[in-house]
Amino acid sequence: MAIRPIITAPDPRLREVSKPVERVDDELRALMDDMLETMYDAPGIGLAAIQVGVPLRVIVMDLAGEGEEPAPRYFVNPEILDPSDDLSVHEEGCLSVPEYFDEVERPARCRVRYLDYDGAEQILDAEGMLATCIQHEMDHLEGVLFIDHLSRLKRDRVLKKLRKEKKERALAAAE
Ligand code: GNR
Ligand code: NI
Repeated sequence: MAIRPIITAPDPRLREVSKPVERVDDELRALMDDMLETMYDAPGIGLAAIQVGVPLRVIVMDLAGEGEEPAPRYFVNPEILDPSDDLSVHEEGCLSVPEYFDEVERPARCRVRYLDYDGAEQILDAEGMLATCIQHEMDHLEGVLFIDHLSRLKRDRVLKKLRKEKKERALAAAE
């Protein structure tokens, strides 16, 4: 297992639409293992493959609280079925949009169909933080970031700050 670097906005790769996985094999499981380790190290509660530069429809997640047993979840080729009409608001953050948090409104519940770590089809009914997190990760598979759900003013402000920080880091590294 290995920790892989996490891509941050405004990297154009985060705008790619990820491709369906053809086979859940050992190579894919190695990617999922690396993603989980990268996510725990960050730390975060979810990670989409494109965040480590791999444009495949793969998500890992663990919503266990501190001091609880780890509860890793793996979603391959996930599809959202029956999003609820009622919405809920949660504060979100993103490892690819560091140090910014804001509230996003999304369907409160959804059903997800996906392949698990072994390639078996699963259906999961999600609500609360699980539903929010799955939808946040599904957005990544479509090249969408949570800041895209905010006002243009907020989004542009965040992206401008991240662009500036990247430039400063590049200058510092060149010295
Ligand atoms: O670690 C993360 N926390 C989080 C909090 C609220 C809603 C979504 C998330 S996912 C995020 C990790 C990440 O960027 N996943 O793509
Ligand atoms: Ni994210």
